[in-house]
Amino acid sequence: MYFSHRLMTSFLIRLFGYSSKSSPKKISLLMGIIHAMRKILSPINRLIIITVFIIFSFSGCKKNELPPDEVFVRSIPLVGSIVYSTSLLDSLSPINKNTSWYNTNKAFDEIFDVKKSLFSGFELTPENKFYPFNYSNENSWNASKNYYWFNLGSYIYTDLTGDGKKDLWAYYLKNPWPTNARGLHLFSEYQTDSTHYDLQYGLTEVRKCVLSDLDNDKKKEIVLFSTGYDALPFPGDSIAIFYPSTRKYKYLSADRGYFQGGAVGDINGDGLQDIIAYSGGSKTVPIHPTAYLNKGNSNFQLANNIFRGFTETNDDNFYTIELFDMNGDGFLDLMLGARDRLRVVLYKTGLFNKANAINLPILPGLEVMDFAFLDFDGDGSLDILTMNNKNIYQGFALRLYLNRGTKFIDVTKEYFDVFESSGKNAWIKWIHLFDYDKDGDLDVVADGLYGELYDNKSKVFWENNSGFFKYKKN
Ligand SMILES: [Ca+2]
Ligand SMILES: [Ca+2]
Ligand SMILES: [Ca+2]
Ligand SMILES: [Ca+2]
Repeated sequence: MYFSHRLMTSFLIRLFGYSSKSSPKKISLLMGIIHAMRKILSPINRLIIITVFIIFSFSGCKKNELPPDEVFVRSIPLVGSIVYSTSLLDSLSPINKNTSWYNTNKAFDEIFDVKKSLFSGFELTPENKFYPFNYSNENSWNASKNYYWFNLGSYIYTDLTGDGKKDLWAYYLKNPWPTNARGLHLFSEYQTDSTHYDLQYGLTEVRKCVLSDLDNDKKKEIVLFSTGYDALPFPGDSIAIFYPSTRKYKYLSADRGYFQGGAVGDINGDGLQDIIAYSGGSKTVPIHPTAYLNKGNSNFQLANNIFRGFTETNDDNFYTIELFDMNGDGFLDLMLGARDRLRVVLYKTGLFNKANAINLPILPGLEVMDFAFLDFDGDGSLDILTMNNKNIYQGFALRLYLNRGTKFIDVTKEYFDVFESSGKNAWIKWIHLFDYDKDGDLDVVADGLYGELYDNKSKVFWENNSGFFKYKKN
């Protein structure tokens, strides 16, 4: 029935130049005309019309031709079948498996609530000593004391030392926010012994931390991106690398920026992981992307000349970025997201040239916070899931775009039941793909819940039911 309706619609579109946006009323009127014609025509004429109809229709349904966005209808997977098994992520290409997106996403198999851990914050005493602040001593809180608080979403909880037990890395801002003081970097072999920890002064406002093996020793390092002081004169900050094996930090300061976003991947294909970040603009630092090429032995060389055509205007002001090979040519492409802007810049001839950018459709008012990559429709191309805030952090919105090569189509409603919501400061910082409910398939899991969404106990995720994702808050 659906097939014949589609053929008929396709025929009408071709015959009358009607688009898929034509109202159902108009289409049913035309269907009525054809029905009436059939009644008054002889069988032989009817046969001619049907033949012409079939030829017209099939000429419009060539293999690989894409339906317009508005009529995308998903074939329904069998209920009870495993769609997007947990092994799907492992089928990614080697170049994509080396990205910080993959490494960081794979590090998550649970959401860790730092606010409820032994380290929800630190108190700095007048004697310059730090004490962990948590549920056991919360009665000691006093407004006149000096505190550092966990910056929601800026943590990694995974095995970094290789003993199979999870370790915690977390970032703490000096209270009150915004601050021009350096924050605190915490490392603890939390699952082995949460009473021991390493605490160091570090960057001023870490927004994103990602995992990558920068020195090819099969153990992951953490790369930290910071905006610096979030008030005038917005001076920017360095990029930092944490080496868990030595517990030492290295700072890359050749190009300071207001870095909300960053990513790591082997851009130039020499087997060494390179670092990319994107700076917002102020009087002190211009809007610009930045790149450090990994030269081995923990040496990084600033290489901003790999970007071409990027301006200092708002059109090139991005703060959510990832590296991922979107066109399958073995080179990582640059995913860029901001308010009202979503773009992939393909890597060609050794450059990220804006001339090779593809703009994805994005609804005005949406602002990209995070990306996830998976082949949702099983055609072999990797598709893009975005988490956005809407109307300046007064809600969240998921969007799923299928990758059709030079074009991306928004098919969110075919895959998610509840994909957006409004609420006071109710936004979501990150999305991860892992098996949240342990039933063998990947779920979409939210992390970093703000405003009304944060109630000190709930988790938000989209449960994978045979390939259809259902919103859950529990
Ligand atoms: Ca390493
Ligand atoms: Ca490289
Ligand atoms: Ca590519
Ligand atoms: Ca699952």
